[in-house]
Amino acid sequence: MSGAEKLKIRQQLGTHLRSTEKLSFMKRLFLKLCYLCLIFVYVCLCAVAAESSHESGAAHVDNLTLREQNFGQTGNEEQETEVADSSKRWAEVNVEKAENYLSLDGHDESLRGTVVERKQNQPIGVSVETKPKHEFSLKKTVPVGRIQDDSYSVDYDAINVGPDYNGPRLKDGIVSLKFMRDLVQHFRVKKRLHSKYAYQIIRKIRNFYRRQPSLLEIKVPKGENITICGDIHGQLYDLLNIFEMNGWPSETNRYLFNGDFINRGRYGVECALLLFGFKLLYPKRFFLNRGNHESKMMSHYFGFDDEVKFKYSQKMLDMFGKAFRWLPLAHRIDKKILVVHAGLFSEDGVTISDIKHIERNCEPIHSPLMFDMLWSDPKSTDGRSPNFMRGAGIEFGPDVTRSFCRRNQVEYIIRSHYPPKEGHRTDHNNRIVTVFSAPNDQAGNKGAILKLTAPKFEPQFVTFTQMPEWDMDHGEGVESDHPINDSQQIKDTARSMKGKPSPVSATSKYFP
Ligand SMILES: [Mn+2]
Repeated sequence: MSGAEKLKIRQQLGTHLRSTEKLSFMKRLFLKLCYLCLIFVYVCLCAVAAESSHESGAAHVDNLTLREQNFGQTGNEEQETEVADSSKRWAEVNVEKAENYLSLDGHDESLRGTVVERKQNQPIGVSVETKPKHEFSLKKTVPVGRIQDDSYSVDYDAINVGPDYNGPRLKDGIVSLKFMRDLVQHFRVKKRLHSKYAYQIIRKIRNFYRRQPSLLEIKVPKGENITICGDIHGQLYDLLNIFEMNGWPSETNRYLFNGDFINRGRYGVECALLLFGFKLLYPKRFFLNRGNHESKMMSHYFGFDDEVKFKYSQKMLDMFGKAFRWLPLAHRIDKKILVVHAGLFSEDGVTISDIKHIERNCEPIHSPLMFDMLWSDPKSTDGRSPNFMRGAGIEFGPDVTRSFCRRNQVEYIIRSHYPPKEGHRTDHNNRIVTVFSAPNDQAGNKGAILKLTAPKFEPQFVTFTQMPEWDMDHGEGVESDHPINDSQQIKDTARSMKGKPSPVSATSKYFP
């Protein structure tokens, strides 16, 4: 090859190399541009997402998202220690914030209240703004010292309760009328039940309910009655007031407590133990439904966890949680009245038999049907919509209620979950009856109970206002070492300590 030919080839090669270089330079430029565009789009999306989550709060945690995130699994014995991830907690907290505002009849605030700004570096779900509205002053609730039982290795049955404990004692783990009578007086003067007996009661309740279906039937003989009570929320003195007003539970005085026994109030432990105790004393006359507050997340954020750990221990809290998971979800009275904590379902066609067979022993969020029953609210227009007010469950219209009642031959549905001003209200052409039993001066709502007499079961309401607590600062003569052998005297003393006379004291039927 001549020198000229070689030169020519080199020149051609050079041109080719240069054009290749130019091409790859263009390619690189193009890729860089693409990359920049992607970054720009990403930044824009982030900004939009941040803005929309800031604005929509409750919408952010709509049912669908919750379901997709959470409904894949059903809890079981092994999963009992499972803790939901922080975004689920975040959702639950927003829900309850909305509910707090709702209880004040502040619908607008309820929506605004769900928008909670997260502080920088603050983990989701533990913002200071998400703390419960009601500050806990636990020291006021327990005058006696704690009984140490913090160890998981404690065998409660084997504890030998010392002579310094002067409260009620279970004999062979059996709840007797005398025990319940003493327990009421004991709790009234803010004393604690020994952890051995508290533990035994909770375990018995769990063992009792785990053999029962999720919907239980109640039969009321002609001429006899049953009283339905709504949310109690740890308001011990209002719970006692209900019994004084309406008679203590007995073989002829039936009660059904429709969930939300705990949280918010300071005496969730005492309320739950009293209700559990009466269930064990009158298993065929006294009934309990689960509410949305009888769950891990709600008790974590609305006071019960702190309360149980203060009064007892983490182990006791776990026992409560296990018992709550087995509480039934509904009762049917005389095959024609359905009693459920909150409301109806996201889907059509649910039958009584479906409810009976709902698998329990899990947190509500793990069971779609349970979740709806424990969270939903009625609305005035037909159809279903997301429950933005709570961020959980649905809102269901009169048509949903009508078709459920027709399909299942239910005359009407009794629910709680929402505090009407008068403590009760009816919706959906009287097919939905709401009863709420925690009167609250702050929210201004009255409490109500609902009395039904067989066989007509026409709703009769009794309303009441909040009772003052027994004031331990002025409890002279009712010190913690006071011998409880004259419960009447204790009760009278406790009453006189309340500052103002009880509206029912003159006519009240004392606990037999
Ligand atoms: Mn509720």
